[in-house]
This record gives sequence, C-alpha cells and structure tokens, in this order.
Amino acid sequence: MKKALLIVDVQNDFLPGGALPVPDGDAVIPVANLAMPLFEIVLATQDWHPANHGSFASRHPGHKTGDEVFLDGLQLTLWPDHCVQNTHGADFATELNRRPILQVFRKGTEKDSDSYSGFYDNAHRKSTGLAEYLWASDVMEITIVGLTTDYCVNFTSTDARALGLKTTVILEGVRGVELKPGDCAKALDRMRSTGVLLQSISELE
Ligand code: VGL
Ligand code: ZN
Repeated sequence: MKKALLIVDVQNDFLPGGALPVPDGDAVIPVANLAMPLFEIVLATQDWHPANHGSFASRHPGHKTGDEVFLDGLQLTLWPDHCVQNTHGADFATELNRRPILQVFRKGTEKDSDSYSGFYDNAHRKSTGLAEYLWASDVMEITIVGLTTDYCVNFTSTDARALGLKTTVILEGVRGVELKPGDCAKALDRMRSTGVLLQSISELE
C-alpha cells in the first residue's frame, strides 16, 4: 500500500501574471516542493486545452469569464483563454521541482467539454488514466496540493474520495480563483463533507 502526492495544475497561466491568475497562486510551489520527498509516488495533472476550447469566453460572443453556457447539453463555466496545449502558459511553473514527477495526467483536452477533476471530464465520460494508474501502483492514499481550491482541487479530491482513497488536501498548498467571494470556503466545506482531510503541511509525516 503506497501513498501518492498529486500536484494539481501548477501551471504558468494560473500564477500571478498568467492568463487566469489565481491570487497568491505561486505560494503553493514551495509547499509542493517541500512535500515531494515525503512520498514514494509523485504525480501531476496539467490543464491542457486545444486553442478553441469550449470553456474560453472568447468562443462565445457576448459572454464573459464566469458566465455559464450550454454546449452539447453540458453546462460550462467560461474562462479567459488559458493553458493552451504547447504554450508557455500551459507549462509547469519554472520554480516547481519537476524531477520527482513520475507521470502527468492531462485534462480538458476535448474541445467541447471541461475537466475540473484530475480523474474524469465533468460529465464523467472519459478517464484521464489517473485512477487506473493509482490502482496499478497499489496507491490507497493520496495527498493533494495545487490550483485551484474552488475548481480542480475541489473536484479532484472529492473524486478521489468517491474512488475510496484516503484523501488529504494540504491547506497551505492550495489557492483558489474565488470568482465569487466565499467560493474557496464553500469548496473546503464540500471537500470536508465528503471525508477529505484538510491538513497543515506540518502534520505530514
Ligand atoms: C481550472 C478553471 C479552468 C483549475 C482549470 O485548474 O482549477 N480552473 N480550468
Ligand atoms: Zn481549464
């Protein structure tokens, strides 16, 4: 039985100065780097959108970031163009120690659906391969750091719980977009209510 560290979407576009900047987003990087040596398995997710992705407000004239639209019967929240495949914005943060990362799981790769969870797209139609990797590697416990508290960390951690994994989110290691004030607090409550453990980095063994 192994424990894995999952680094969620620590990419340039989510850092201050990026296309979808998360306030204080770069604060998660030293926490991720510090946590890495404590785990046998270090994995990462990467938001990886085609250039004309359906979640980009630029594709929906008259709409702006934060609006909700329906595409193919699926509800999508709109964002600025971000994490476009093979661009600097989609790269992992320069300061993130990338050496220990054994495998990267890319998400949001389908043009007309989004993927906040590192496990599946929002409609749960397709797996990223992360769940299969964890099963094959005998991982039963997962610890999560990264971006963003209210979206990808939120849905990745609760999907991990639904898969039966013991799931911990390191509070100093996550930051959120907070489109609406209170979104991060709401997300943490949602995580807690599904059994996700919210811990301080100092509690890691
Ligand atoms: C994310 C919004 C859009 C995230 C990704 O990584 O939390 N949020 N795409
Ligand atoms: Zn995205």
